[in-house]
Amino acid sequence: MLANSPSVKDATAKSWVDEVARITKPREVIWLDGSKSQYQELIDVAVGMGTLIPLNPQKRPRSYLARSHPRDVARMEDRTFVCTPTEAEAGPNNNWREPKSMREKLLDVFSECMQGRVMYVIPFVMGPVGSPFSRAGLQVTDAPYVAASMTIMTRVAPAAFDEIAAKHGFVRAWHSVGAPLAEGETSDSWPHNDSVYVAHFPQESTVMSFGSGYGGNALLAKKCFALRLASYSARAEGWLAEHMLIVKVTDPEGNEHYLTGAFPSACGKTNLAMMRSHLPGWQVQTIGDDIAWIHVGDDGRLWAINPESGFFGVAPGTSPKTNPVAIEMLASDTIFTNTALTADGDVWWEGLTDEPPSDLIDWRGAAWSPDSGRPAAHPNARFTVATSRCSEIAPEWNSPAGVPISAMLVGGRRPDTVPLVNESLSWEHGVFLGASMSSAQTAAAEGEVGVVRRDPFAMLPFCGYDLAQYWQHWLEIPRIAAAKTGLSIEEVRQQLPKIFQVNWFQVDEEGRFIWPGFAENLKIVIWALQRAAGSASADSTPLGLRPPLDEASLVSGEVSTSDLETLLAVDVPKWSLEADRISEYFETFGNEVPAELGAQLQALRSRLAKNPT
Ligand code: SAT
Ligand code: MN
Repeated sequence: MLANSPSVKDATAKSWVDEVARITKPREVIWLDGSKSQYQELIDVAVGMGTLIPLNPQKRPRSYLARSHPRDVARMEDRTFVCTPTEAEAGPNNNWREPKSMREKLLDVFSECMQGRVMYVIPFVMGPVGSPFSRAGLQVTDAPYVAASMTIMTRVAPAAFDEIAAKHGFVRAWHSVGAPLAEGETSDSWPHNDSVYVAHFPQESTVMSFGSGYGGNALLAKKCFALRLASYSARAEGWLAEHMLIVKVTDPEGNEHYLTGAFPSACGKTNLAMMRSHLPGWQVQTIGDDIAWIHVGDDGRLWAINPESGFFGVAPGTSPKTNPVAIEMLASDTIFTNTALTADGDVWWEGLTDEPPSDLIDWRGAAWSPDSGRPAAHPNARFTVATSRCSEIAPEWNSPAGVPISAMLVGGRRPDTVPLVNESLSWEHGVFLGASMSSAQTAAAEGEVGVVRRDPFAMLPFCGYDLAQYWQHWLEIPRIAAAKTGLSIEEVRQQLPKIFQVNWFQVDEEGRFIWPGFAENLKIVIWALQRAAGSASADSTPLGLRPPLDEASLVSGEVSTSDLETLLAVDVPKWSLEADRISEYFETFGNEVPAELGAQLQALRSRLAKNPT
């Protein structure tokens, strides 16, 4: 390996790494270069520790299973902190801590925490190399599993790191599992510490994460950098860092369209991002499945890049039926975490096949059978795989300019009330739809599954500052675009994407989903893109605009005309209650809530009052 021979030239980066090593006291420091051979060495170390179990190479070449500690299985929102100078800046949506005392606390916690372990130093780039929108980061970690996962999820590229760090500086990401080893002591297979901290210091572009080795708590480029810290910088710099997938849709005439979608964790973003078109002439390709960095272009349009270079997707529910593209992608070169293991050395999870194979070992390593009364895979079991493994990746995913967005979806998981699709009446109304988004909680974070919570733009756990100020920032976008381009606000409005509220998850009295979802969602995507292009018709409702009820393209197969009516219906009494709930929610942000959103709520109430059905 490249022990002690850093290829990063940035002097600030080197002295920061020296400082971290002085505090954490690892037995060795190894700089990563992103090479295949080094990735393999990380894997071999993790296999040696028992963190990774090699899968049967005949079944799944170069793939591994990790079993986490049973208490380290998801993001821990109550241990996630935002340390801005004032509490007001972090807002009621974040756990605020005073930066100076929190930094001291964490320096204390990190003191000698890497003893007996190797510290890996990861110089990485978020976004296409050479893009003016890309940013650099340096993560240290004492977990080879985390170092290998970061190699998949980001562009580990020392030279590009130097270039970007020179222009924009870099994010400092401290990570430790918090399990120092005494002389001669061997490591647990999933070292961790019960006292977890995931602390963000937006003003210092720093994250300090301690105790957890799982997902968003440990792969600091993802939620910590690309969303929490980036959203904070984006406000100051006039762009948007969003929890959004990006897809490309090519129509039968060969026109290319790009769309983003904000959905909470584990609400089908990866499936939507990898939809396979079953409609003649239409093609869908993936640009990103989780995060979009969006800038105003010189033409006044919004241009998006995917800052990541891999997928960290939820395994349960992924099947040849729900996401055939992902199933092919996972055939090799994948790290699985907390899935079940089959007798022949392959992985399995709920939903992969109708019947579970016999002789399964569950995610904790215990024998499992269908009468065990518990799932074989953890509900938040994940796969980590490179973007390059996705057969449907659009070549533009690596384009420095990004892709121009013509429509944005905002959606949650609601069993009722929210219709299948609702088109906003203006940019401001679209921001209101995003700001009032809500969803039933999933297993992606700790907390009670199923409880409906407000999750504005799916950013509740990821916005690095007060959400009300974040809504204000969204409302500023037309002005930012006008100032940047010299266009009038009215001209800019013509260029901005149209925003659509969607809900794939309505259920009937028996609790069955009414909309088939998955590949069928393409029909809604197409309607949205055609609306954006001005080529589809729509009807008014008290909520906004919807496809005509006799829209033939939406009625087919499993969906009858009466189903479509149910899916698109506006239940006025339920919506009056919903308006009250939105109002109560906005009130939790006090005076910070933009007046425009109050006006949008008022307008919704008066439209409802005119349609008392
Ligand atoms: O663990 S992550 O935060 O990366 C996954 C998610 O919640 O979307
Ligand atoms: Mn996510």
